[in-house]
Amino acid sequence: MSDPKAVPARLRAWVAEVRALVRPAAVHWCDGSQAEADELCRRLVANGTFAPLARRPGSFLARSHPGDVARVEDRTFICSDSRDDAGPTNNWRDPAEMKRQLAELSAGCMAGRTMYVIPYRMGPIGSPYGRDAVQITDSPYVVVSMRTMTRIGDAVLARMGDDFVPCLHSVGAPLAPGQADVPWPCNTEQRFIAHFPDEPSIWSYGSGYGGNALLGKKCLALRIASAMARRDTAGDTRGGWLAEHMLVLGLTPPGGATVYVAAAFPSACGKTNLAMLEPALPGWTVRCVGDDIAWLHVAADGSLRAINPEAGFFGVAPGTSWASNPHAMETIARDTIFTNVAATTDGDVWWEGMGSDPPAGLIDWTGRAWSPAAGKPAAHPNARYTVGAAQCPIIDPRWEDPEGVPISAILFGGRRARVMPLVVEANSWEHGVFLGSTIASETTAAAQGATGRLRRDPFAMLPFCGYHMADHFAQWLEIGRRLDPAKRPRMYAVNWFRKGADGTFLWPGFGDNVRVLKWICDRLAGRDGARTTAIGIEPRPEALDLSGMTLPPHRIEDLLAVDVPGWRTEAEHIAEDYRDLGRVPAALWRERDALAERLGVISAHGGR
Ligand code: GTP
Ligand code: SPV
Ligand code: MN
Repeated sequence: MSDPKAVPARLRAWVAEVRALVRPAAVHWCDGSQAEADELCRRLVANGTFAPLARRPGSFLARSHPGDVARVEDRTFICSDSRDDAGPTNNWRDPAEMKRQLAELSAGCMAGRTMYVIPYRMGPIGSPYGRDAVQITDSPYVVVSMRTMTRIGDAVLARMGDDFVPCLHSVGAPLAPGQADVPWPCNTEQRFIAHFPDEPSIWSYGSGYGGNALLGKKCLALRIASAMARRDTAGDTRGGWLAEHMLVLGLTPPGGATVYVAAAFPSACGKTNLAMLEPALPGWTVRCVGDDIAWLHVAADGSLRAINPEAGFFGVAPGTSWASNPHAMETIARDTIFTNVAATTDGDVWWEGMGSDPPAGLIDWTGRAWSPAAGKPAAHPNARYTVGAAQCPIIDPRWEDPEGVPISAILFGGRRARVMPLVVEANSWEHGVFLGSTIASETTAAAQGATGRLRRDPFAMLPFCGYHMADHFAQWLEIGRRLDPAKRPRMYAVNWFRKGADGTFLWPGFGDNVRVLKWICDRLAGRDGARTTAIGIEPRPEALDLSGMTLPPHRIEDLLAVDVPGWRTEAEHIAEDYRDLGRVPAALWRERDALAERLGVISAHGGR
C-alpha cells in the first residue's frame, strides 16, 4: 500500500527518519486486510520461511534460525534516563549511548528488504484503556504475527493521533545487491531489545522471534506499559493502573454468577492452560479473556477492571493435547502459524506431549529427519502457535468489553517442586502483595539460558518490569489503597507443580485446577472451609471438592503441608532478596517479619 493520506504528522516524520537511516528497498504501510496477509503468506512460502499445512486450513509451519528460538533476557535493556530507575533486576544502558550504538548498527540495515509500517493498538478499539503504537519491521513473519496478536492497520490508523509508541524492529540482516535471502534472517552476533521508558519508545535489533520481535507483547504491553502505568498513577490522585503478566478468566459456578480471576505465573508455567481450562467438575464453566497479559485499572466505581491488550495467543505448543487443553487444540485447528514444531509427512504438526506417539517419518524443528532414537525433542521446547483469540471456542463474551471485566481474585503462582503448597489465601491486600513479590519459579525454555533453576520472579514480572522492581511493589500497594475496600480482589498463591519424594507431580493439574478455583469461589462467597497457618489461609482438606478424583491417601495433606523448616529458609531468602532489591516498602518488610515470627524464627536480620 502506498502512503495513506491520513497519517499523523509525528508518524510521517518518524517513518521518514527511519527510512533514511535503514535504507530499505521499499516501504509498505500495512492496512491490515486479509488480502495483504494472504500476499505476505504467499511470499513467506515462496522464500521458504513458511510451509503450508495441508491438514490445517490457512495454517503454516515456520522454522526459525536455530539460534533464534526464545527471548534473550541478557540482551534486553531498560534505557531509563536514570540508572536507578531501572533497578537492580534490569540491564540498564544510558539511553543516548544505546541509541548511538543502535543507530550505527542500523545504518542501511534494511538494505534489499521491504520496510513495513504497522499501525497497531493494544486493547479493544474504542476502549479508554487501550494504547496506540506503530511498529516498523523488515520481517514479514512479524507482520503476519502482529496482525494476529494485536489490532493493526487502517482501523487503528484512522483513530490515531500523535500519541503513539514508536517501535522499531529489524532482523539486522541487510542484503547486498543480488544476494539471495534466507528463510529466517536474523543476526546472532548483535542483538539488542532496548526500551526507552521515559520517551517512551522501543528499538529491537537482531532477532525475529516472539517477545524479541512482536513488540506489542512483552516490550510494549509489559515493560513500557508498566512504566507508563506507574507514571500515570503518580500523576493522578484517583484511578491508576498496572500492566501485568497475567491471564484473565471468567469462572461460572453451576447456576451462579460469573466471577473474573486474574493470575500471574512466569513464562511457560501454565497461564494459557488455566485460561482455557476444561473443568473437571460438572456444571462449572471457564471462559477465557486473555492468556498472557492484563492491564488492570482502578475504575471510577472503585473496582479493579482488566482488559486483555492482545488479540491473539502466542502459546507454548509442547504439552498441549486434547487431554490437557482441548480448547487450545480446537483453536489451532485452522488459521494458525506454528513455529519450531515438528512436521508430519502428511502436512500436519507434532510435538512432545501432544498425546500421540510420534508418527513415522517425522521432520524435527530444524528440518531434519527425526526418530525417537535421536535422543532430543522433535519440537523445540519453546515451539509456539500464533492464533487469533476470537477462534477460541471458550472466548469470554466480554473479552473485548471496552470497560474491561471486574476482577474478584488474583492468583500468583510458579513452578516449584518444594515448599509452596497447592493454595494459600492472603490475609490482606498487603499480605497478597507480599505473596506476589515473593513468587519463585524454576526457569523454563521461554527464555534462552539454563532451565530448571529456581529464581525469584516477583509478580512473574522479573523479565518484564520496565522500572525498579521495588517501586513496582509500591505501585501494587498504592493500587490497593485506591480500590474500594469492599471491591478489592482477594489474593492467593498457588502451585500446581509440587513434587513428591519420587520426583513426580503430586497434583494432576490442568482441568483439576478448577477444584482450587471452586474453593476460591467459595471463599469469595463468604464460606469458611479454611484454616489459618503460619504462611496464610489454607483450605481445610475436606473443603476442597475432590469428587470424581482418585488421589492416593494423604496426598491432599501432602499438597497442603506447611514445610516449616523449608519456610524458615524461604523467609531468610526473601529477606536477602528484599535487601538486594533495596527500597522495598516498609509494609512488605512488616509482612516478611510477621511471617518469620509466625514460623518461630527470631530473625538474625530483622527488618532492613
Ligand atoms: P508463556 O506463554 O510462556 O507465558 O507460558 P504460560 O504461562 O501460558 O504456560 P502454558 O500454559 O503454555 O504451560 C506451559 C507448560 O506447562 C506446558 O508444557 C503445560 O503442559 C504445562 N502445564 C500447564 N498447566 C499445568 C498444570 O496444571 N500442571 C502441570 N503439571 N503442567 C502444566
Ligand atoms: C513468555 O515468554 O512469557 C511468552 C513468550 O509469553 S514471548 O512472547 O516470547 O515473551
Ligand atoms: Mn508470557
